[in-house]
Amino acid sequence: MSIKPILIHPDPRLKKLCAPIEGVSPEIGKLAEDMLETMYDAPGVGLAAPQVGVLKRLFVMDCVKEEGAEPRPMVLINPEIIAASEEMNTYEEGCLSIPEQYAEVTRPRSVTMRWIGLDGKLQEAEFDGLWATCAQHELDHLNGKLFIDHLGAIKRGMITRKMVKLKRDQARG
Ligand code: GNR
Ligand code: NI
Repeated sequence: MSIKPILIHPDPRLKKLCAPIEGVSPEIGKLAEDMLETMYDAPGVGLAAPQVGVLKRLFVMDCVKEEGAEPRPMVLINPEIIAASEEMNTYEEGCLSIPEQYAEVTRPRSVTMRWIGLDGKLQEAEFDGLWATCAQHELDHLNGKLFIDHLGAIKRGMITRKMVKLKRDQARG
């Protein structure tokens, strides 16, 4: 297992449409393990493959937040939304690729997703609450979309400029 560096916006790899995974190989299993370790270390509740520079349709999540509760690591390969509630929910979102920036995003309150598990089997589940927000945020990543793309141009521009400055300062050391 290893912790991978997380790409920071703006980065062209965070804007790409990711490719479907053709088969669940040991390499994909290793990638999923590394992504879970990287997510828990960050810490975050989700992590999509493009955030670690892999342009494939895979994300991990664990939205169990209570201290002492059993963790519930999930790996979703080639995920799709097959149903979404009409009812919407607004959540203050953040992103490990946009550190320390938060903004309200409105999305369907619950979604049903279908995906391939690490065992190669088709799976389906309905997500609510933070799980639904996170699953949609991660699926967006696989389509080259960030939560700031849901905001107006002015807010998005302000956040992007802060990230350009952060990356410049980090590069200088
Ligand atoms: O850790 C994360 N928290 C979060 C909070 C609200 C809405 C979405 C998220 S996902 C984020 C981790 C991340 O950037 N995943 O891509
Ligand atoms: Ni994110």
